[in-house]
Amino acid sequence: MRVVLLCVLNLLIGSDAYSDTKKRKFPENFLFGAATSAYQVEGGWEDDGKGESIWDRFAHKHPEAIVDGRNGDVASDSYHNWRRDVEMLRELGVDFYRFSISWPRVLPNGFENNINENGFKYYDDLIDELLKHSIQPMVTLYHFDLPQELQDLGGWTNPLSVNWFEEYARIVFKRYAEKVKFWITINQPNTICVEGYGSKAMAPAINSIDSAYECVKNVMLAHAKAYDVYKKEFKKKHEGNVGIAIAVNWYDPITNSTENAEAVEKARAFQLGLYLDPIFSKEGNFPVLVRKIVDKKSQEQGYSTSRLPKLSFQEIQLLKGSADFLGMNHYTTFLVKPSQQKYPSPSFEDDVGVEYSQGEQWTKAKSSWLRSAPYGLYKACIYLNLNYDYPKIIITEHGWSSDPGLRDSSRVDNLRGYFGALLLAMEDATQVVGYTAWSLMDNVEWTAGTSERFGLYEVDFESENKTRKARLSALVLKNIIETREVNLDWKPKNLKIHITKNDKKNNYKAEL
Ligand code: GBH
Repeated sequence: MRVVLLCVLNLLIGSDAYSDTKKRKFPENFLFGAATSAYQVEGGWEDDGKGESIWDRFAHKHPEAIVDGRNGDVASDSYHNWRRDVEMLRELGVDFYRFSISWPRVLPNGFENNINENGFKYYDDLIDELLKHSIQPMVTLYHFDLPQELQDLGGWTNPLSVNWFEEYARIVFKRYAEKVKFWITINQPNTICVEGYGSKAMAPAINSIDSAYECVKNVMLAHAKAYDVYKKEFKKKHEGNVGIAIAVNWYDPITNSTENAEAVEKARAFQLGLYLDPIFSKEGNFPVLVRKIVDKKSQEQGYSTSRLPKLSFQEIQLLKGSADFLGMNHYTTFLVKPSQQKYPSPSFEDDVGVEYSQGEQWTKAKSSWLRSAPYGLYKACIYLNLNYDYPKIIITEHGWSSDPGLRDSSRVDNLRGYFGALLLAMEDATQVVGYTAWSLMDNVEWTAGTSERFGLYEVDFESENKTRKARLSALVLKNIIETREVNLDWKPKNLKIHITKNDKKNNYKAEL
C-alpha cells in the first residue's frame, strides 16, 4: 500500500533531488574557483617586514587554544609555495582563485602611511602568475587578520576602524584595480564580531557582547565605505565587482510547532538578517526583530541605551545596495528550537534565545559543527530570493572537513550532493554565477589547527616543503568543471590519484 502511494505521489509531484537520476549541467559561463585565506596558508608570519596580526598574537599567547598546536607561523607556507599553488589551480582548471591579502603584511601597523613594498611584492607575483594562466584573482581584503596595532586601539570596536579600513582598501584597489576584477571586502562579519569579540572562540577573544554589536556596526560600515570608494574612484575605469562574504548557513525549525517557527525566525534574524538586511533589503537597517529584542533586553538589564548601536539615516543609505554580488559562504544546516537552558545574560546566545542541533542521519564531517544537508543550500537560496529579491550570488565558500588521506569519498559525496541542490536552486531562478570550493588545500583551521582538513589538496605539514597532493575530490571537481555535468547517481569507481601534464594542450589532465 505504502509503495503504491509513494509511486503515485512520485508521478504527481516528480521525484525529489536525491532520487532524480537525470544529469544536470552548469551553464557554460558559470565560474568555478577555489579559496584560501592569508593567515591560514601563507606562513612567513614575520618575513620581509610583515606586522603582527591579531591571530599571530592570539596563537602565540594561547598555544593551548589551538587543538594540535599548529598555528599560522608557517602554515602551508604559501608565502614560498605560491608557484605550486597556481599549478594546482591549473590542474583543477578553475576560472578564479579566491585568496585574501594580509593587511599587516602590506601595512604592518595598519595605517596608510607605512606601506611595506616587500609585502606587496608577494601579491604582485601571485596575481601576475595567476593572470599568466588566465586564472582570475578574487581578492578578499579582510579575512580575520587585523593588524595587532589597530587591535591595541580597540580594533573593530573603535569607530575609526571604518576609516582605517577605507584607507587600506583604497591603497589595495589602486595597486590592483587593473588586474583584479572580483573583490570581497570582508569575510563573515558574524565570525569576526560574534565569535571574535562576543566569545573566546576566535581572535581577539574579547568575550563581551557589547563590543560584539559595536563591531557589527563598524565592520558593516567599513564594508560600505570600501564599496563606495571603489564605486566612486575605480568602477568606471576598471569595471570590477565588489561584494561581501556572509555566512549563510540554513536554519530550519526542528519541527513545525508555533514555538519552533518563532525560534527559527529569531535565528534567521540574528544569524542572517543582521548582516544581509542592511545591504540587500529594500528598507535597509538591522532587522526590526533584532532591534526590538536587543533594545528590550538592554533596558531590562539596566543599560540606558540599547547594546545594539543605531544606524543613522546616512549610514543606512550608505549600506543599502552596497554590493555588486552577495558572497555566500554555505557549509551546513542547523535545526532550531527555543532554548531549554538559561544562557548567561547579557550574551548573544541569550539575545537569540534558541538552541541548535543537526539531523542525526546527516553525514558528519570532522568538524563538530559540520554535517551534510544539501537540501539546506536549496532552501537558503530560495529564502534569499524571496527576502532579498533574487540577489546575484557567488558561492564564495563551501567545503567539507575530513581526516588526512587522499581517498576522501566523504568530501566527494558532499560536493556532489551540494552541486545537485545548487543546480536545482538555479533551475528555480536563483542567480548563482559562481562557486568556490573551500579550500584549495589543507590549512590552519584557526583554533582547530590542522586537525580538520578542508583541502582538495592534502598538505603534508611534516614535510619541509609542505608537499601538496591531489585528493580524489580534486579530480572529481576537475571533471565536473570540464564536463559541466553532475550525474546525481555517479559514485567514484577508479580511485587512482594521478594528474599528468598533457603537453599538447599545455594544460593538466586528470585520469579518472
Ligand atoms: C569558514 O567559516 C571560514 O571563513 C574559513 O576561514 C574556515 O576555514 C572555514 O569556515 C572552515 O572552518 O568551533 O564550534 O566554535 C565558516 C563558519 C565559523 C564555522 C567558526 C565554525 C567555529 C565553530 N565557521 N565556527 S566552533
